[in-house]
Amino acid sequence: MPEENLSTLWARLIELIERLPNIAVSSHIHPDGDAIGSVLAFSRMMKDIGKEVSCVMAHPAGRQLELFCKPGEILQLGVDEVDLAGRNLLVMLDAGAWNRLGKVGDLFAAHPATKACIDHHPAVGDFPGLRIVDSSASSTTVLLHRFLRFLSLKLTREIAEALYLGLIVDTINFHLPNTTEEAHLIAAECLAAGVKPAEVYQPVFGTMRFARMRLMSEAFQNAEVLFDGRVGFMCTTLAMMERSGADEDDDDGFSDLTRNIEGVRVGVYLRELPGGKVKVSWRAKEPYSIVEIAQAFGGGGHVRAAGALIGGTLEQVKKQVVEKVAEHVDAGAFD
Ligand SMILES: [Mn+2]
Repeated sequence: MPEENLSTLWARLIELIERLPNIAVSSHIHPDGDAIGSVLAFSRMMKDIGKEVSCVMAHPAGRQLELFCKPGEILQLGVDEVDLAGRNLLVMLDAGAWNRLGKVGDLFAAHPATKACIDHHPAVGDFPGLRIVDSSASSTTVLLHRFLRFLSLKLTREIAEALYLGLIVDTINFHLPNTTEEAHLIAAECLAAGVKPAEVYQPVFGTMRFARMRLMSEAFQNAEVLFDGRVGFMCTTLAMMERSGADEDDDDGFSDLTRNIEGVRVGVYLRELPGGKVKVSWRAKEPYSIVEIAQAFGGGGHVRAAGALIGGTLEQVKKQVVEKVAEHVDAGAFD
């Protein structure tokens, strides 16, 4: 988005905030570090300029991210007492559509207040209010840093920590291709404001539930590479989940692990689900594409990260997936 265009939008947002200073803010369900960081940063900025603001989420921050929230700073709908009656400005962060907010989205959509949205995902559909989107930003907190500069607000340590949290989570500690020069410059400002990188990194990336480690160790035992080492496979079963005491989030990121094997071009991760279904995730290294394979099973996703939900036992589904991958290998897709 061109710079001058964005300035106009920030000016319109300030005008809204000045006119409608009773604000509620939310972000997407299953909140990640950018969702929580954005909500915290925005609300702390608003409090610093004397506005009334409450943060309302459909889901809690989760065990690692709640460390960044002060007690009562984020309310959970259905758990805490939430009253949006007097709010006149509703702000959606790091999400582009009401349904991304879960039950909070229903409340916001039906509310008569003015709406605003700040996001770095490509905009889809219409939004009934002021929409500020820049998909070139590493994280939504990058956009909030620009807003802070536009407001000439002081970057306090509390705001900096929230901005930095969003940055490291969405760039995975500054290594994804979305890591921009701006992201590093903001990080430097955050450090100057007092953020200690290890204190943010440790709970987010440096801590593992023991149940996850046990699940990982079982999954690693069945990891294999096929097709001359080009395709990696790994799976978890319901029995493994049960034995390790893992919950449904404990296999987060397993799909990336098979792709990371040296020489592997495509990683496949299969997770057995209750009810005779298997969730299959494909991951490809550049320049390979696997979305066509996921689509062949009724799934979808991106060029290098896709998934599908397939009916059958783990053995049946794995056989089908291996056969489909074999067709692509034979066609030279992963040479
Ligand atoms: Mn984000």
